Amino acid sequence: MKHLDPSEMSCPFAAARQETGIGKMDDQNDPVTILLRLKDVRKTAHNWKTFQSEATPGRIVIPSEVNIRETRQIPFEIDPPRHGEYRSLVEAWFKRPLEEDYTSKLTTQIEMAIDEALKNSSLEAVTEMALPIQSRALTLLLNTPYEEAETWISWGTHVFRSEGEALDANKANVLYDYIDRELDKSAKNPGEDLYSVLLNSDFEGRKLNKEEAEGVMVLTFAGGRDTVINALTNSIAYFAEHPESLERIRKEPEITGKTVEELIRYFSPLTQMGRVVTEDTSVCDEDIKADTRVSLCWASANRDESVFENANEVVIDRKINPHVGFGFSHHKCLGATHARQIMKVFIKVLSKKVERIEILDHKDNIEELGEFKRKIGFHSLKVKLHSKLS
Ligand code: EMZ
Repeated sequence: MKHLDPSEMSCPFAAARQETGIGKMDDQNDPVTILLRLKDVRKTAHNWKTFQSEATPGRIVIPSEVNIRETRQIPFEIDPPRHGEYRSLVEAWFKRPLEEDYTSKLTTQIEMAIDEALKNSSLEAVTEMALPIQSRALTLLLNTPYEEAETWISWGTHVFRSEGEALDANKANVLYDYIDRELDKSAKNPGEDLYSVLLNSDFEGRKLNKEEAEGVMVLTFAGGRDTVINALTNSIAYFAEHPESLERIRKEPEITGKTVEELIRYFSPLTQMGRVVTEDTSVCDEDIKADTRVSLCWASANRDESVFENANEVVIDRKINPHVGFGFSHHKCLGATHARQIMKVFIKVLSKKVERIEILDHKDNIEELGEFKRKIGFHSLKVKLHSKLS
């Protein structure tokens, strides 16, 4: 096998994407037909009538979470037109990361994290950098006290999975109990946080109920966790191996927005998302039966060589970049504004304060997807940050 640098992420889907456009994987006896081309992924994402999200809760996620949760995540596991009604309740809230005050608090948090890291002779970037940054930034999105992040940090990188990738119902229950308690607190004593905002929302002529609020909160905690952590850790590895890119951003900070999009395309922090087929259909000449699953493989679509020039390279100022790293169509990522701001601020602060990054050790996190194996990030990434001043 070709030796890969730690930051290099090859695309395991390339041959299948070119040959047939589809891949197959089993997942807990509920097989998945994986759609690999950008055009098919987009078309299928649009067609919610045939490819639904509102199936048994957890079934559109791969690996399926049907055995570990019953709560429907909202708006993610709801189809139009109700999907839009739920989404409109929270859309403005999830755009707050664009506000100046939010960005300035986020900048302070990230500056503190990087200053702290610069004091250490080495650190493990997943648990000592990416996880705390993600968790502390989440206090801004939820508008809860900064100290709450300590509890979330103690849960580790994934709320539904333990080390070794097994789905873990006990771990999921910790999150459910926590959200339950917080919703009760906000019901008794409403404040300015997301829990209170949800419980106070009007939906179809009534107040949103606790179960629905829980559905939004679980998604907020789970959806942006390992994804953001992987995006940050992969960025650290990338800049460690490409100091020239860090230098370029130092000189031309105005390209940072493009760099964020390109890194999201290249890393594709969420490999795929499923849909349940409602009627017999076919994609890429493949017959697909009702009540089976397909997946929209963002990671493969983002390397589609018929769309992206030099698809397997990071071009930090890529001009035309119609990537689907945040999904596509009505279900595109609700947390994308927040995630983009975290990445943007992180890269800017890194370029200002850090001269170079040294990788001391790393352990890759590889997803097993049937015939495909895909690197999604790191189990651990030990690095040393060298200050610009030293
Ligand atoms: C689900 C999913 C949402 C799922 C946008 O992705 O993220 C996964 O990490 C969770 O396990 O439950 O929230």
